[in-house]
Amino acid sequence: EDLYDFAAIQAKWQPVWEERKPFRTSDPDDTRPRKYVLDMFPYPSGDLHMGHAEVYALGDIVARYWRQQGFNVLHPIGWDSFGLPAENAAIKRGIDPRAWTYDNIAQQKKSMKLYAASFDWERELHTSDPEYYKWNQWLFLQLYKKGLAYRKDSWVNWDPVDQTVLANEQVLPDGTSERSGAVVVKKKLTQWYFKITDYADRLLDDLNQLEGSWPAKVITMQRNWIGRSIGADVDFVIEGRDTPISVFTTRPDTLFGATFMVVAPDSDLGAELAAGASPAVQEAFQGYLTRVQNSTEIERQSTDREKTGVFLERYAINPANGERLPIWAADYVLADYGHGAVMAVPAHDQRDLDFARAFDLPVRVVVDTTAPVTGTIPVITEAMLDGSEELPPLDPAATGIALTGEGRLINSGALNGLSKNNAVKRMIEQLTSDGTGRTAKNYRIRDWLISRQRYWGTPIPIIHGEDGSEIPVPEDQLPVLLPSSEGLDLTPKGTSPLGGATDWVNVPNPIDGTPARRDADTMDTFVDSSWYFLRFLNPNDDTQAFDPKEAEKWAPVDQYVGGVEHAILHLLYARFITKVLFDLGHVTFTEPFTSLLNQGMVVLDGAKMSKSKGNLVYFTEEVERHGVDAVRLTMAFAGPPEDDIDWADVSPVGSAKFLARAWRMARDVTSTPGIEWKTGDQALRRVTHRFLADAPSLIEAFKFNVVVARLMELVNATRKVIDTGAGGGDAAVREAAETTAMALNLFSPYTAEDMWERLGYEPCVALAQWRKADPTLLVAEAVTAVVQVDGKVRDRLEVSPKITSTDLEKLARESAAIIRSVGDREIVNVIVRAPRLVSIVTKP
Ligand code: ANZ
Repeated sequence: EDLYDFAAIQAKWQPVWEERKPFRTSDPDDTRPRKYVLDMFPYPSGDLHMGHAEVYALGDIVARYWRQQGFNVLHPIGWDSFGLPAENAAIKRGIDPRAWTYDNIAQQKKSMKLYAASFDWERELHTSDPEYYKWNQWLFLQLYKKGLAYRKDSWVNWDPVDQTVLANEQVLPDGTSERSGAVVVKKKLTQWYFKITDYADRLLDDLNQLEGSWPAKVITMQRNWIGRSIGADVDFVIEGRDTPISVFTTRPDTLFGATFMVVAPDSDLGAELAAGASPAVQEAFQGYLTRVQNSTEIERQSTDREKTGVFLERYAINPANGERLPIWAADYVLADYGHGAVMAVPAHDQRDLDFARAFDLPVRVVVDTTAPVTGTIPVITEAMLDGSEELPPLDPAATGIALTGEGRLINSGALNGLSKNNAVKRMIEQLTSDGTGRTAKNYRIRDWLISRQRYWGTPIPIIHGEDGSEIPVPEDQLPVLLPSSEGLDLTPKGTSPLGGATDWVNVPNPIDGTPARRDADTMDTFVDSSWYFLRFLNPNDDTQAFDPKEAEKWAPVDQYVGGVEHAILHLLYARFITKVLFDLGHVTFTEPFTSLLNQGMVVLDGAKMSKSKGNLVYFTEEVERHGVDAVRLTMAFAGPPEDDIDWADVSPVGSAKFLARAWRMARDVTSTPGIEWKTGDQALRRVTHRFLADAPSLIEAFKFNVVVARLMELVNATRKVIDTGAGGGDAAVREAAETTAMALNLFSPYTAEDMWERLGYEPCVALAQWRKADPTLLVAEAVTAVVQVDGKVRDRLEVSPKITSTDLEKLARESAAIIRSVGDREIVNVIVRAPRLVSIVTKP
């Protein structure tokens, strides 16, 4: 009875909450303001891990906080339950991916309930249920109708281990697969794409709206991913070719410095130009192409890579000066950026310079980077002349350093003397009027490749006619059910296992009844998570994906919480789909997540936890050892949420001790509810009310650790009054204990509920409203008054904020420091601004 026993407390309250459903959000007549707090839903691979323990602790603080602030809060949870790991595990163990997935969900759900995140479980959803993925298919059809879903042959990122296609976003910077770790190669396949590039500008521009409420890092990553560059397309006439070749350049000012042209070897253009060359060149080109296809995009773009290429024996004419430029094929030019061809300006572009030096091609400087751009500011400084600062490199061919800085144009006809920016403008004007160029924009972002040759995903709702036609499955025939995996060979081989489901794949053409085949690919699971936040609004509605009226009420999500590993892909896709739904008139907002909190990672001894490193800390073990509340409190107390938590540096034992201390404090309260607060210990009341006043803005700024620290102070102050002051019957002790229980609800709900009961209340403390601080108790007990003598600060006095001017002046004149400082000079004037300032003026 009198010992803090977390296991008993957990066992006592979990069934009570289960029965009372305090976190259900459904009353349609509720007139309170609303908040939608969403934690990224888990992928059910095995039981919960420490990363989950962190995100669901942090998200829950926010949800519980808004509830206590009088908001009607929606805080749902579900399972991102389609995907490759289920399929790989299933193959390894010879079991059905569905069985594996739903077993894991059962396990995670049990842990999640024990963990006591305040979810509305009645809205639970599984993306692998037909009731959910039916609407993925619906969404696909809406995009298809709009021309935003299309199929094309293209070079795709191929994971040779998982035998599947990867989105660009799934290829790590070192060129390996995010999933299997294998080196990703290129393969030509017919694939489904979503046309996210149509939305590139909006995805970029709307990031401005999120500034301040999304982490700056995430905004930057999204900007770079979309990667908009502004420049010009320039047309080069090609000898022996009817139509000119356009190149995209961000530096049209350097056109006079172009000394050769380079095309991507793996582009149609490369193949076509090579086909017109001599047999020897054709052969060299073929050999080169094969080599290129076995390297990654990352390798190709890396600047320190040895430059390779083949001269195609073809020539382009520079539209600015009529010069004949040799055309090369080289892999540093990418087939799918711009036009897959560049005008090479080796003097001013490092990659072009490296290439020119490797193949002994001419280098011509056209921007004098030593010439002042504005006014008469000398560019050669004295520091350069005395050797303490390096002279700017002048001859790129000799130094190997391209001149990329500002300067004035030279060797460029009518552009000579202009600054770089003016030359860009002038050149674009000239090209436009000649009809040989125009302003152009390019993006790094590519269309979203959504088809996967795997089993465990949403079937694509398209039927292919014998004549090659594509027939969308009529909406009233959705869902296209995923057939049972029984009898299917799931091992990856580059074609979808669904192709082997003969009865499923062969269907009559819905238009004319002729034999036809279902599309056998499944959708990238990022489609599932691109709109799930809307499905939570009415997860059981079988007539529509989501209810626009509910969306009007709840969406967009007010607070989204999850890992920074989703900074690009998931968030970008969800933003894109939201904009599409907006354009189709299904929602009235264009950004899905108003505010975003990215938590850091839970690491151990500075290293990421992983099975292979053998340094895993298990969720279940930690919870069993320290209790749910202590683990949750540790997550909140560890530091700013965006920082990593090193589990070796934090103390769940310390958290448990604090919780026991708080709990004993409630136990030691001997007064009854309703006691007159005013009669309580004033000093303790000040501590309580200061806490009540400060905690809300700290929570809203995600300074959870500071709130926990302040709560610890409050418990200490209360303990002192119980043990050595007015005792456990004092009203202020009760007030502090009730405040602690209400605040602990944010972090450690079991302990909080138990305290609440001991303090004489019915459950649930989670629904108790945050108390307003009494402003009269917030006035500081002392302020600092500054005393100046002849304008210099000579003393500081701690005084009551209510001190009168007379008293303050008296104190100042009596100060030993002031008496010493004035000495025997005569005081001619004293200005007093109580309670902050006394200014004494003397006559020497
Ligand atoms: C001539 C030039 C001169 C360039 C100069 C740069 C500096 P961002 O900013 O990334 O858009 N480029 C164009 N298409 C390319 C492709 N398919 N593969 C590789 N490189 C390509 O870069 C645009 C610049 O990258 C373009 O401007 C072009 O080189 C090159 F002093 O044109 B520039």
